[in-house]
Amino acid sequence: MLDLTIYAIAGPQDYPTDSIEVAFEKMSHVIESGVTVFQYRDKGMAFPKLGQREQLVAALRAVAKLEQVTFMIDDDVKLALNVHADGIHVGQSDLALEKLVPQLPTDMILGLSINNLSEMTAVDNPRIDYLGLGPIFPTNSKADASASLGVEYASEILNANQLHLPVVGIGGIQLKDLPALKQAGLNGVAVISLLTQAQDVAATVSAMKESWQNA
Ligand code: TZP
Ligand code: MG
Repeated sequence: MLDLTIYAIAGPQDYPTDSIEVAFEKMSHVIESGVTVFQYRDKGMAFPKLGQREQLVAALRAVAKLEQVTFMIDDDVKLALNVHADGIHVGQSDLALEKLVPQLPTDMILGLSINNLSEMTAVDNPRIDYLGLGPIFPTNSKADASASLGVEYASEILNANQLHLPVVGIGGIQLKDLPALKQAGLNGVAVISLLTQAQDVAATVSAMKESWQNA
């Protein structure tokens, strides 16, 4: 079953001062640190060598398989299919679902981002497995992020979840926010900087799990 509790997202842009080899080591470490989902999100990184991107992602995918971590790809269907990812995540302005869905193997997980109430009420594609809702708080990790929702508006949006899809919150989430986000009805938290910039990734993941369980 899809466990969205600790949903880590990262890509080379989150390790701007590191070589691709070091970025790989750091992303592998995130995957091995107890997260339940890992999403590879690459915002147009220009890799030095042809084929390096797919090699990197295939290697991360292999680590995720060993760790039994659900492996998602942001936005890139071809890449998701090539590395046999568990799923693909798309935003509102990415490839339209009517075009995307026919390309997906039936067992591939499909996630969709929503950013407001009208996008929640518009969710009707039966192929969608979960939603990402945000940004809940202001974030520095997404250049084109829309205005932050706040927990109160996020709960209002969750009340309009007519398909009862699992929903993961995203955007500026810190450890201290987890209890309020769980109480708001979210099924998990998606984070970039909380883990990519953590001094101790495994300790941060453990603290997140503990906070979530006890909330
Ligand atoms: N989508 C909405 S906010 C966001 C994405 C990809 C960035 C989340 O990153 P952080 O560092 O956890 O705020
Ligand atoms: Mg996108």
